[in-house]
Amino acid sequence: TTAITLDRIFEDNLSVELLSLFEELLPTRESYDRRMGLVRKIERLLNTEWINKDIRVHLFGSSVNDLGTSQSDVDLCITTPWNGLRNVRILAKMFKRCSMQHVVCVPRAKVPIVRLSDPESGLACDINVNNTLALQNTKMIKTYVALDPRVRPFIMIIKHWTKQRRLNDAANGGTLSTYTWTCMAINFLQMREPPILPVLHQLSKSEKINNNDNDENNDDNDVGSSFCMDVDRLQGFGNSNRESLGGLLFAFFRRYAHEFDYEEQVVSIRHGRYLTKEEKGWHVGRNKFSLCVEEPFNVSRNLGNSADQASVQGLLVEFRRACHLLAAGASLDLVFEPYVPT
Ligand code: 3AT
Ligand code: MG
Repeated sequence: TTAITLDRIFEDNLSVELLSLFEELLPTRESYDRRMGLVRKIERLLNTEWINKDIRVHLFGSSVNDLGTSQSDVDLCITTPWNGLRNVRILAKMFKRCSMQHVVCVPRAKVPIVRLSDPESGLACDINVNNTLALQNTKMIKTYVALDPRVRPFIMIIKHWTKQRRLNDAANGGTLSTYTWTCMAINFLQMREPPILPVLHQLSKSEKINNNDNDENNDDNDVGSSFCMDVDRLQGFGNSNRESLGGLLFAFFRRYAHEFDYEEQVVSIRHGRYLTKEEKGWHVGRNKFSLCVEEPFNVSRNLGNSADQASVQGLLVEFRRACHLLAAGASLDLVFEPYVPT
C-alpha cells in the first residue's frame, strides 16, 4: 500500500461536490416515461406481427438497475416460447418495415442482438431474444444498489468517469463494459473494512429467494446461481462503515492504481474478495495478462477479457491520473475532463 492520502477538509468538500454531480446525472421522470412508452410500443408491434406467440418485452440494464442517466441506451429482452424469433435477422426485418431507424443486426455476437433507434422517442435500443441471464444480473445489481445510500452515487460517478475518459467501450475500444465496471465497484465496497456491501451469492440458502420465474429452469445447471434479494433484511448492513463518498472514490482509484495485483488477483463479487488467477486456471492463456473479473453467474467467464495487456496499461495510466489529481486537490472538472486523443 502507499502513503497517498486525501486532505480531510478537501475530502469533505469533494463529497459535497460529488453529491451534486450525482444529482445532475440522475435521469428525469420524462426519460423514464419515454422508456416505458418504447417498451409498450415494441411489445405491441411484435404481438401484432406475430399473433398468439406470448411475446413479452422486458427492460433490463441501467433503465431498471437505478444506475442509468437520461442518456443511457434502452436494453430490451424479448421472451417467447416460440422458436420463430431465434434468428434475430427476422426481427431486424420487421423493425425496418416499422420505420425504426439505424436498424443493425449483430447475429453472431455472444448474445445476438438487434440495435435500433426509435425516431419517436429518440432512444437507442439493444434487443436480444430469451437471454434471461441479463435479467437476473440486472436484479442482482439493483439489489446491491438498494442496500446502502452511498452505492448509487458511487457507481454512477465511476460510470461517468469511465465515459468521460473513454474507458467504457468493451466492443471496440479494448476497455471494459459498464457491467464489468459495476462489478469492480461492488467488489470494492464488499472489501471495505468494515464492509459496505454483503455478498449476496453467499448468504445461506434459507435466506435466499429463488428468483427464477420459471420452475423448469430450476435444475442442476442453476445450482449456486441464486442470490439473496431480501433488501429489507439487509438494509443498514454497511452502517458501521462511516467512509464518505469522496473518500471512497479516492480509495477506489488508489486501489486500482497502486494496490491491486493485476498479475495474480481476480475480482469476484460472488465471493466478495479476490481469488487468484491460479485457482481459476487463468494464469495461462489470454487471461494471464488481462484484468480478471469473474462473472458471478457464469464463473468460467472473465468479464475483463476485453482489456488485453496494452489496455491494462492504459487503464493504469487513468487510475493513477485520477488518484494523483485528487491527492493534489485538483478540481472535479479536471478529474472528469473529457479524454482527447493526442
Ligand atoms: P449503460 O448505462 O447502458 O452504460 P448498462 O448497465 O445498461 O449501462 P450495458 O448497456 O452495457 O450496461 O449492458 C446492459 C446489461 O446487459 C447489463 C447487464 O445486465 C448485461 N450485460 C452486459 N454485459 C454483460 C456481460 N458481459 N455478461 C453478462 N451480462 C452482461
Ligand atoms: Mg444499457
